[in-house]
Amino acid sequence: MKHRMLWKCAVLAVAVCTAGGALAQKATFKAADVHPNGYPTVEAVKSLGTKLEAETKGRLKVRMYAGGVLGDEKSTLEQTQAGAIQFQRMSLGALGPVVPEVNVFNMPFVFRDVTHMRKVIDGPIGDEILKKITDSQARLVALAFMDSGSRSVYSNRAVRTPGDLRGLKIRMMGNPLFVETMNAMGGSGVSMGSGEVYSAMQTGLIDGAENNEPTYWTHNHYSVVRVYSRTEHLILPEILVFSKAAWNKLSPDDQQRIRRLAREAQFEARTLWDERVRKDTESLKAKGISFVDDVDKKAFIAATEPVREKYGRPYADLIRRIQDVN
Ligand code: BDP
Repeated sequence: MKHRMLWKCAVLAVAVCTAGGALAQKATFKAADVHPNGYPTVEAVKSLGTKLEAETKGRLKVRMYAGGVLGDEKSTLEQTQAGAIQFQRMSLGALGPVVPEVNVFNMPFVFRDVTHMRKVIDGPIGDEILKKITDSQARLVALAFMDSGSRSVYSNRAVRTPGDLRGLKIRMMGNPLFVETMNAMGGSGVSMGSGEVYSAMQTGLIDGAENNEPTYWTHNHYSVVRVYSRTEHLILPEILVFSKAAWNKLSPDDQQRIRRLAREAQFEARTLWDERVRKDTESLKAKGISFVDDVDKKAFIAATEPVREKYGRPYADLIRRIQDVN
């Protein structure tokens, strides 16, 4: 019922005007992101909007709802599926429960490093994954990937080996794969939405979380837990999706235009990302955060083997192809 109403609203928001017999849509698309203005993904989607508006002489616009004002990723994903939100930038991690194939990208240590991940998402495997999402039952059109660096554990304890995580409750994104990953790493994974992490750490409900440097900084998590241990266990791309309900109403020209601008946004976000990681790491150091670099990565890779074994089994071929990307 709720979904039907949301969908109706979205349809009403798109005015269809006839220009010389041809259907040309006039629309202001809603875009959702949990990160605030200034964050690379937000700025890249805003820039996509500026270009779209210029190219269509104001016929198509994007209005960014940053900072999670429309809800956390699980909730905005539902709104996007229903057609009430059109653009959604989210972590691929949060899409795993909806499109299980993407969990290949969500497995711990599946990429050797960020460079490897970039080569994979920029190439044919990346295109395949986008297509898989679009062809799935998820009611989404996957447009582009974005960068999200690598995720490391932060708490008030230095974490170098799986033993160091013993007894620590670490927040993970809402995907069973991640909770199992943290459990395998030696800690205790607790799944919750990103908006709750700060207060959960403050009240001691959890001992820490794991994320990239810009999120640790932007969401003020550093002010509660002060040790960032470079476990780099997850290298999760971000994904930009469009509501299929709204997509199907666009002309092929507009679809193609949006696809092209989304691809540009993928690379624009990357430039912003690299600069942001550098800047935020400096800011964190200036605030006295300790970075633990001598993490025993091999031990974490070995400890998480059962997770890759379990989630990767149906996709052995794809995993081999990912590993072959140099
Ligand atoms: C950030 C992602 C964001 C996720 C968040 C999380 O950019 O999409 O919501 O992590 O941990 O890195 O929930």
